[in-house]
Amino acid sequence: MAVDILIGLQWGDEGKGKIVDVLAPTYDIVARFQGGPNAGHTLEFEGTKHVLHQIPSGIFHPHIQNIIGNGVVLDPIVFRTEMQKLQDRGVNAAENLFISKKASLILPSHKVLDRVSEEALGEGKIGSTLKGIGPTYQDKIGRVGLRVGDILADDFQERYNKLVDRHRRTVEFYGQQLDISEQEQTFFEAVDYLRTLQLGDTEYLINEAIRNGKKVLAEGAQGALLDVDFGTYPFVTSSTTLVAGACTGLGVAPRNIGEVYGIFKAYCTRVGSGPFPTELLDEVGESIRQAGREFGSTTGRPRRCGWVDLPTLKYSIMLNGVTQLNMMKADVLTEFDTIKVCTHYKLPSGEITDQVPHSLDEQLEPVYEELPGWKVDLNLIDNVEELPAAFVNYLSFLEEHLQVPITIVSVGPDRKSTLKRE
Ligand code: 2SA
Ligand code: MG
Repeated sequence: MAVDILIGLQWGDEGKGKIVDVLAPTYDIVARFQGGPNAGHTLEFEGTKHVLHQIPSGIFHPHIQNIIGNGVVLDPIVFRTEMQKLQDRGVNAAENLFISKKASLILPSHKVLDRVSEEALGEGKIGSTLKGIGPTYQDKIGRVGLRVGDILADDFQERYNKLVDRHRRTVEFYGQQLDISEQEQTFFEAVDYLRTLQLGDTEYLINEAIRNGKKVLAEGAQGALLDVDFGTYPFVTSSTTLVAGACTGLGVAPRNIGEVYGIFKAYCTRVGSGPFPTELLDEVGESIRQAGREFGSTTGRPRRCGWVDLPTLKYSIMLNGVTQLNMMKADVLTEFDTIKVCTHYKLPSGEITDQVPHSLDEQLEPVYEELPGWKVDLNLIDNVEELPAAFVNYLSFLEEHLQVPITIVSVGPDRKSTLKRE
């Protein structure tokens, strides 16, 4: 099969960027299919850290074609800055990048709408990244949005004005004024830049590649638990973060899907609001945050931390048809004498279940099993044979519950700290 997909199984920040970077050399195409500048994929190699927001993580490999698919919401301003940063580092991204004309455009006014809408929600706010994601997808589904291809039309400015007028009225409805005069100039400059790039109907590019036996890797953003249908609604993002989203977000038929890599952390984190059954509000959570440098790569917000949660992981595996698991950041748990794993939930009725209830908000009590910690700095290990027994035991325990093999274990941020288990 031609299209493999990489998906975050938790609430994002699982370390997808690092795994794409490791897997990329064997692929011909790397494609993003949903989300936009709310994503932050961190790659570290040769002593430098790179954060990508909208550009696919295959961009550092000159032989790879990178596609920003139709399912993506693209902010031209953020995009231009990203391209500039790559250029400063000697990466000529323009040559290997193809952008779908059907991708949606994030306008400066979408970002204002995002903020105004969050302010109106008050205590109940989503905790959005304020990058304009929700309002842009709303316009797409509402059939009034602008797409990348529209920037080539003669009447682009007119259509832009019409949409911004709509946004102005919405902002006024919230009792505020829309003032984007400063951002507008930057936006139009960025749009001019975008026009110089390779824009097209990328569904043809990708399907031709499939026909020719090329290998495609679809790079998911955020995580399964932030999916607009199956995530912890309404505290979710506005796109389909599941494997199904790769089909609609790239124009790939389901029969062409091959391996599904499910990425998860040895523990669990979340940014923004919403339920998180295994969250640790104590010093244990704090030490995970410090050891794991758990601060958002897009917004810098401290991430909420907790133990790994098997009911939600099983759910994500089921929804995505995961064929291989990749466990990230195991090195972060080195200091703990014992590691907890949530295997079930106890519902208010007293029932014990390993399924995700309709609302995770209910007064759920996580049921834990405790496993011995490994207390060995995994970062120094470069061979699976040298992994400590307690750690191998942790992996086996998870595999037994999840019924999917853990084929990659990451024990440090660098490309090199990636162990393959076959
Ligand atoms: P939005 O901005 O409308 O998508 O926010 C809605 C909710 O989704 C959460 N959200 C995220 N949570 C974790 N990681 C995200 N993206 C980056 C990543 C994270 C980063 O993919 O690695 O760089 O920090 C992400 N994007 C959105 C958000 O917190 C809201 O709860
Ligand atoms: Mg991230």
